[in-house]
Amino acid sequence: MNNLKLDVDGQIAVLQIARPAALNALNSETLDELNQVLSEVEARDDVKVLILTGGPDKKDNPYKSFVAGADIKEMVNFTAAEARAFGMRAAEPFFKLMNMRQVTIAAVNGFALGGGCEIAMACDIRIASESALFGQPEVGLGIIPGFGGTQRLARLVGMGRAKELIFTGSNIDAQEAYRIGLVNKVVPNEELMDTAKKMAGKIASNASFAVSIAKAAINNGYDMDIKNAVEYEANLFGITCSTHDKTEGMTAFIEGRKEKNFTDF
Ligand code: DAK
Repeated sequence: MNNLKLDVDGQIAVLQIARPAALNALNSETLDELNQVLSEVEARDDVKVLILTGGPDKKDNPYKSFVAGADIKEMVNFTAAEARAFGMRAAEPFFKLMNMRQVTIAAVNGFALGGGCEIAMACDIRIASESALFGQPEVGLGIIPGFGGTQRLARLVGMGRAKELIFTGSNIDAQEAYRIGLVNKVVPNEELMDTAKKMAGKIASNASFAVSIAKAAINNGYDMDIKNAVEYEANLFGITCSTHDKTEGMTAFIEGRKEKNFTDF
């Protein structure tokens, strides 16, 4: 891979988008690599949580940029057909982040602009370093957010705030992103990766199959009417009741045992 670095430690994978010359902007090659690596990670039973972050910039500053958007230098001469193909290239890895059985955490370590904010929003959870900056500046470039930003931002922060951010193209800092619900947590820069790994470890210590079923219940139920969504939840609940992990988790509770041997995934 030319633009990504994958590092697996135990049950946690850290995937770095590493294009230091372009502040980790997403070009076609990076999107293709991302698609490939996410398929590989999803197939691994040993990996329970994926942390997505940005690599350091040219001066080796790890807190400069998460992802500074889609690659403007690649997009500038796009025809309509090429733009469509670029969008389709991104759709697959973005949906993988959203729907893969592992939990995905974006550790946002700097600029999260345009496609950078959008890829963070495709993850399940966002943790920001205190110097992170978020925004959807597309209308200033004559385009609109096209990696799901008009849809995911409104779902996360509500229509009014999404419209303000997208129509003004203004950036917001990490505290403001936290205040409006765009990120789950803000931490000092140097605590970012430890915080993300600690949360990932806590998630991985639970029954991973149950966590992945809960993820599917939340994602798929969100767009259903409440009656069908609750029925869907009941069906998924039934599935978790047929697992070894359910017997193990409940038996451990009854026996007063802290250690649990979860094996399903
Ligand atoms: N694309 C390409 N190169 C970028 C880049 C980007 N998005 N952002 C930064 N770079 C490059 C700069 O050109 C510069 O390259 P050199 O000049 O050194 O060769 C290098 O990274 C360092 O950047 P700066 O020198 O500008 O660094 P500063 O600290 O001064 O400024 C900045 C950092 C992040 C404020 C600034 O670089 C900036 O404003 N960057 C652009 C941010 C932006 O507008 N992002 C949104 C892009 S639009 C689509 C779906 C989605 C999209 C597109 C299509 N379809 C469905 C087809 C998404 C669109 C977007 O994301």
